Amino acid sequence: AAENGLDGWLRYASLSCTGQCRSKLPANIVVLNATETSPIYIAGSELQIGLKSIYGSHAEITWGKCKASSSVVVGTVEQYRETCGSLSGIPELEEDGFWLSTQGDKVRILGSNDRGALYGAFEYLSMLAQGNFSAVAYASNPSAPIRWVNQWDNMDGSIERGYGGPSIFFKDGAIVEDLSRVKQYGRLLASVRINAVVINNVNANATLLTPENLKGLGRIADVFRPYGVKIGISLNFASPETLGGLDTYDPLDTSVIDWWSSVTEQLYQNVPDMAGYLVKADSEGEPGPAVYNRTLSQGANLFAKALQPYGGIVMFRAFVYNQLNESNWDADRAKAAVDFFKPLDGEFEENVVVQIKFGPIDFQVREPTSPLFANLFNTSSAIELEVTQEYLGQQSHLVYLPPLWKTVLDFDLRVDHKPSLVRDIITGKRFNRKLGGSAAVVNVGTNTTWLGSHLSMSNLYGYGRLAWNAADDPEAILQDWIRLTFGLDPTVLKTLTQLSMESWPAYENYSGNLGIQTLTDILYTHYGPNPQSQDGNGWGQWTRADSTSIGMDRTVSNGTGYSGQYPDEIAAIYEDISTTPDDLLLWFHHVNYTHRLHSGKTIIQHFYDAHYSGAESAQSFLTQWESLKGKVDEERYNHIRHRLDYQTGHSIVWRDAINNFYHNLSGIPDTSKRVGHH
Ligand code: GCW
Repeated sequence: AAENGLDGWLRYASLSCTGQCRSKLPANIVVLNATETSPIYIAGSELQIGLKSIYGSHAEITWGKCKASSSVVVGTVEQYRETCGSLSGIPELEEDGFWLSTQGDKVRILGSNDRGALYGAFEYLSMLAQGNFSAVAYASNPSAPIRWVNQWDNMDGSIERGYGGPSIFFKDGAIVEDLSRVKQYGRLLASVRINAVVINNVNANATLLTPENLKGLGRIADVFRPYGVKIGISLNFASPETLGGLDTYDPLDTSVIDWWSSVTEQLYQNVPDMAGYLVKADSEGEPGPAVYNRTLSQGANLFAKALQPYGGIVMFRAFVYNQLNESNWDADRAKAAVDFFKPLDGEFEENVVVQIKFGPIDFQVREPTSPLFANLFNTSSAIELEVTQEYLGQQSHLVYLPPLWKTVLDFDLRVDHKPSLVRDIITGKRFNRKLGGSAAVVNVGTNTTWLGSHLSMSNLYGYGRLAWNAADDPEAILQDWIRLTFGLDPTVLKTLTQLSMESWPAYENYSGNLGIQTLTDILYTHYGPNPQSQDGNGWGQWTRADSTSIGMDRTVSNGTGYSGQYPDEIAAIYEDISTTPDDLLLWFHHVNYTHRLHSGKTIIQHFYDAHYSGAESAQSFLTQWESLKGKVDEERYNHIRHRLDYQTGHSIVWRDAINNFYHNLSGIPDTSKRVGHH
């Protein structure tokens, strides 16, 4: 088997199985749907490949006919009842859900639909690949219908914030001929129950909509379809003008409305099951409805109406903000999303979903939960995460992200003094919305590791698992991924668990603690330490650091008023410095470097200490990994070792750059006499 990474966590590495174990391996695979384009067909062949590859066991495939003994049956619940007879004890399944039973004389993998059946097959394969033969019978249902990924691929083949090579979809303005990588991506996505991919950058280029490219989109959709993965596309708001030759792109103009209807019709001719559109408008220089004094909802509804005849949805991004002037103490980019969207609540068509970044700024190492989740009651919403480690080491640092995401998914916003977990808001449960879910930016490229690093794949795997069930435990998810990716050796499991679980805290410690955000180069690269770049720009990711004090005052009483965007109970916690958690202190308050934290340490000493301890953990990653030599194949061992070696050095660069910067700025000595004593 190739060790280069294309199979990700679907390697089906060989395991031994003798005696009792062999009797539990099914000899037959019964596939209840024989249409080659059905996900159930794929389920059958995956099961065959998996059994062969993991246990060297050949299982015959029977199409469309039930067989009695020693078989694994895969299909929909309905097909099973038609073909194999009655069945009791299966609860009502949600769309895409499945029933898995390994009890009794056969293994039954039954989906509520074709896609669900494939998900169930991957679940069973995941058990087999982890040597798990326990007798189980349970239903698994998605917590939300929207489980998407967003690629930021450009038409020329480059990828915005992509760290795994050029696009697998585009090259030189067109869709690539060879879509074999697209197929492999579909397989990985299906195995973690992702049901749609938006394939082009939110900073979209209208040329995606030329007739030639529409055909290409059809080809991509055909490749993904057997995996139950739909495609969506990002739109450029100005397309009617730039591509259509109209003299306007006003969303209320009839010629514009007609133009979009006709484009949508042509799209559905090529991609009959297209998932929908993703739109970034009036943000970071992208065109939008504001150009014509129209509201964001008028902009979103333009597309929503065009999609309604086909059942598509519009993911409309809440990432809208303007450049700001730092000399104004009240200016605050964190307030923008609520300022723009709260007044529009209820004005969006039913098939619009507002896609909200997890925090109010931009994928920082720590942010409070976006208050917009607590301000939309009559509008569907989805959370936007970033598997791409844009501000978080760009795949050159190991940072296992699910623990960070959980700080937001599990956060209780206490709307109307009632439990209001973000994960229940985005699933639509809390405010009774039909649509909702999650999207993650995943910039896979042609690199054979997909993301540029083997270990970063735990984030893609973890994202899928949490999109299906946000209540899952990040460490348990991680351990499934480790066993599937690196095998069952307990030392490997223990070591990789430890290293991964320590990775986000370590990165936070050496890159930006206490809620000050990732102190990286804010202007261009978003990579490496550059605390001085944070202030004096229009981007609004400020620290307001001077020689005596640091932090953004976001209180209502004396600052930007951001804390007032939260429901009362939460606002009260953040408004008061004594109840604000230390890890968000500088997000909400502007204090002297000598201010004491709940821990008893001063801000500045905490900076010094945290940067040392973060870099120290990162250094231990390398030695921990080196202890696994011989337990992981050489190719991946070396690839990972090389990156951890780099992270070791770069964490020290981070530590010293940040510590020296604040030491020089404040003139306050490090009580442990490290900073400034080299
Ligand atoms: O985080 C910023 C990125 C941009 C990105 C933008 C967005 C696609 O630096 O590269 O543009 O967010 O999310 O729209």
